[in-house]
Amino acid sequence: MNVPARVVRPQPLAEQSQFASDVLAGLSMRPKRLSPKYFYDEAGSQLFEQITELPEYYPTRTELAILLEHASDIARAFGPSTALVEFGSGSTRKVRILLAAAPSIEAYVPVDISAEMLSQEAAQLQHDYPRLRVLPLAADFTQPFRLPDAINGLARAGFFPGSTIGNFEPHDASAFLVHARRMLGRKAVLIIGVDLAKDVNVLNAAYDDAAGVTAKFNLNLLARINRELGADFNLDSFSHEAFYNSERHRIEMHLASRRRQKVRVAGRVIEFRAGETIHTESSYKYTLESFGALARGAGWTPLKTWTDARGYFSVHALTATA
Ligand code: SAH
Ligand code: AVI
Repeated sequence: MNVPARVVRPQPLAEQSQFASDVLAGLSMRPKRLSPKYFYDEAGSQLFEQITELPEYYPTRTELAILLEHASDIARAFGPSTALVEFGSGSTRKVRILLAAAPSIEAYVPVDISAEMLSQEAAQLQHDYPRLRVLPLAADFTQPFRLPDAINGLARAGFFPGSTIGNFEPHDASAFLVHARRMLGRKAVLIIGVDLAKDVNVLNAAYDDAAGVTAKFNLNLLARINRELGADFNLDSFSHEAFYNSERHRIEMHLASRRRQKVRVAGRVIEFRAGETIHTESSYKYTLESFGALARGAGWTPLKTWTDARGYFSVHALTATA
């Protein structure tokens, strides 16, 4: 049996000052913006898990159904003795489907910025799969990071479910795919989940649910800035906005200031006009063709694609183009 997973974690202090400088830089921009990677502190990760259970939020249950239905077909993409690297692993619910179907996966490297959730999920997974080498890595996958030496000698495959790729701007999505290909190496396979463009009412409801959980998830970003950077955002004076921008093929989430106000953040004063918004997230929606073109442009060759009957969501197996 392997020893319980230990999270490898870079210096928290450096992370904290990076958070402060990113927040101040984003709030000084016109329009104001914040990176969605900062949603995921412990509270944010829990709220995201609640989102995945909402009746309106179709992506998680649709992707789970695709993975379950095609698990053995997907597993054929993996060679023998493989290390699977998952980007933005969150609850690890989806990888369990692949692990059950692909015994050739000998090591699993969940990479996530949300260190607390990562550590809990990795420990539970190690307990459930005692023979699997679970090697969690608390890292920001938008920055360069090193894979653990413990996987040297194994074939490498990537897993990037949830359509988290959609939270990148298209040029950043391309840069990420190039970076992932270089890190995983020649002959690597990447299994990636991609949400598809669809009826605008379905999209709008998925990001503005009746129970207000997505609003809480969005507002938690301000609560986190208050907690970690000593800011004084009044959460009642900001409202959640989410809508599909059909020209740019993306859901946009914003936090709108309900009135003219000043907020103190990390020793600076940030002014808001009434109605002014902070753009907190984009969630791009692709077509099978537009995602195929993105992948090819980043040096990946599409091997196979799976979708659900309604064509809501897609899972792609890509191989690194030689
Ligand atoms: N893969 C899961 C979770 C998706 S939510 C699923 O499909 O349901 C997005 C996940 O990516 C969260 O766990 C979040 O903490 C992580 N994440 C977001 N931005 C990240 C970044 N820049 N680096 C590493 N992890 C990130
Ligand atoms: C993680 N990511 C793919 C989610 C999405 O659908 O863009 C994050 C999310 N934002 C609001 N609801 C869910």
